[in-house]
Amino acid sequence: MSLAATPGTGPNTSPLRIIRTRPRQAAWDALPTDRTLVMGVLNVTEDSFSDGGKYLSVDDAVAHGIALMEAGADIIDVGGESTRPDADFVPEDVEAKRVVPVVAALVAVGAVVSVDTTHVSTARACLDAGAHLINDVAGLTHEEGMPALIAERGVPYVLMHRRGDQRTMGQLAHYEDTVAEVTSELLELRERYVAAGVAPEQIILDPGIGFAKNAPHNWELLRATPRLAGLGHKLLIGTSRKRFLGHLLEDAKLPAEPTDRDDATAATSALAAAGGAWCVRVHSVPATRDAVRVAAAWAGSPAEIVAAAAVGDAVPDAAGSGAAAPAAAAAGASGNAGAGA
Ligand code: PMM
Repeated sequence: MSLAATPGTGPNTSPLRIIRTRPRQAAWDALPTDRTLVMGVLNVTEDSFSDGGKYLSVDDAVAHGIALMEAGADIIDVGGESTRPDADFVPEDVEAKRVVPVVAALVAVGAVVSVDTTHVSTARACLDAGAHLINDVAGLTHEEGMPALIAERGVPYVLMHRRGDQRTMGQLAHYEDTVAEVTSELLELRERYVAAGVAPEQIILDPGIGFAKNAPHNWELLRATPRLAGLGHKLLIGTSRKRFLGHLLEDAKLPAEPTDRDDATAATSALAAAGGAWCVRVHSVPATRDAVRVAAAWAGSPAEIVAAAAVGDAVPDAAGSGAAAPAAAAAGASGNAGAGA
């Protein structure tokens, strides 16, 4: 789709400083492939747990999106409905009104834009406005029409694990084997999307840290990052400022308010990157921007990663931990090929 096709988003109509303008697919294709990507969170909501109410006007939201890009975010994730436990549901028309103009303005200045929505109508309107990918946290309760929309548009799609919705997920955090159950539920969901015509390479998996999970569940899933990254899809990990990091800091008698959790978030981002995550989603970009570069340097060049994976493949993994997966996943996950927008 040409930018000029969206009223008010052409390079000559935007009131914003032009960082760079390029067609949607080109922006997606230009994403780095030699390290884990950083997704910056832009919540256009009243009540998100760490930044609710800060960016409710279009101008404030767009300015913050540009600040995230300038700080080093590769992708801006725009959301209009809080997904924190017990958050109010937002009518779809209100959600779309919040996010569509922000998406259009950010696309016009060259951002790669993701839309954090569980609603088909919002996703469709944002894709019409130039969004590159849909980030759907609905998990097992996804809207019926979502697979068909994603198949029809051919865009990348984050398929996140969640049981229930923001009101009910807390009571559903019961697992005998967290990693096995989350993996099998994710793969079952994946099959629904593939059956609807979504190409497997469009699908980005996310274990849904904090969604129908308590702190031990989150740590188990994070520990399994290499296994999750080895499932044959790009992997997204979102730990930013989440409650389990607050508990960790509180236990150590350290400042633990949501904005005190950014250093801990950078640490989880570095470890997720080292484990083969394709992308990490964060509220504050600078420390994580650096952390993913450290992880890439630590892992070595892509050629070395591929070689290490080849060696690792030959080594039996007695613990069944998928220990050979991180390098392979890092090499495979870093490629953006096939995720046509
Ligand atoms: N976490 C939140 C919102 N959206 N999307 C994905 N894919 N993964 C996540 O872990 C995730 C998400 C909660 O954080 P926020 O309410 O501050 O945005």
